[in-house]
Amino acid sequence: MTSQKSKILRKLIAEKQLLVGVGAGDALGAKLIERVGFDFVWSSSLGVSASYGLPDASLISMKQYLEAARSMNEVIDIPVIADCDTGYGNANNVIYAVKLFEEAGIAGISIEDKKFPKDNSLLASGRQELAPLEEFVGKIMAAKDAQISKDFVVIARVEALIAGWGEEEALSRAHCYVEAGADCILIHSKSKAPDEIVGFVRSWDGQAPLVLVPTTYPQLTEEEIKDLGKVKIVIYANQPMRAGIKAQELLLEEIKKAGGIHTIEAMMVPVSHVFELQGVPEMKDKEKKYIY
Ligand code: SPV
Ligand code: MG
Repeated sequence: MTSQKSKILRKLIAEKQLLVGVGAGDALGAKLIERVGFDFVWSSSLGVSASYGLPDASLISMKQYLEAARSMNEVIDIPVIADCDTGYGNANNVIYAVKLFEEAGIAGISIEDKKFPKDNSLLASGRQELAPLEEFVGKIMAAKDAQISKDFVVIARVEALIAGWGEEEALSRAHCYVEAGADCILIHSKSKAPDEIVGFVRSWDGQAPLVLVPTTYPQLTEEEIKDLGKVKIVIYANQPMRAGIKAQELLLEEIKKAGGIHTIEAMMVPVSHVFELQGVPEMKDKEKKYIY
């Protein structure tokens, strides 16, 4: 089990031009993503911390992120890539995180080169402090040495563009992380136009494929990303969560306004759909077989 999902992820990386994954904060969200046919689930630190109603600022513990990713992985067949923030501390914390996430069957992790505790990358007022280069290189080396299966994927996430250090710094850091053993480079940008990321991709001549998270530059389509070459993975990190919040807020306001639940049926799925998502039909089949 442990190595199966990372094997599946490696096979997808080898065979597909572009892997498309979507972010989830819990297992139900992961199931929805799998059913539509995406390649993998991104266990999002924004999504998981939001599920606790808390900021994405290294507040909840590594074990809470681990349990969220594990619960997603347990109910889907596609791989989970876990967003492990900064690795929860120094290289010692990274080593422990790799052990636990890999044992939980998570196919790969992403760690980012910011200082712990981090702030969410898209937060306008966020503290976007980069870790010293050597410190993060040590974390990548530690992660690669700690993994048991050769297939486990370690993504190094470069936050230099987010922190305003520019393309040159981002490129040179990315090269160092590949040298340290990173399997992929996630280059993050909060620019409202794709130009910054397109510039980086065009300049990239490193050995590892790139990962993009186009939250703030949604104009960039998968076809355009494919045409750029060099990008192997795209992550839609938070769109289902944001849609869910909007739908729930509208529904709650309508209940309050209408003074009852008599006007909202068309805004919801039937309860039978919830049962189906929970795997009740499969459970009932097993009951027929095993419960007398
Ligand atoms: C996440 O989904 O938690 C991410 C992407 O890390 S971002 O929110 O853009 O930092
Ligand atoms: Mg995150």
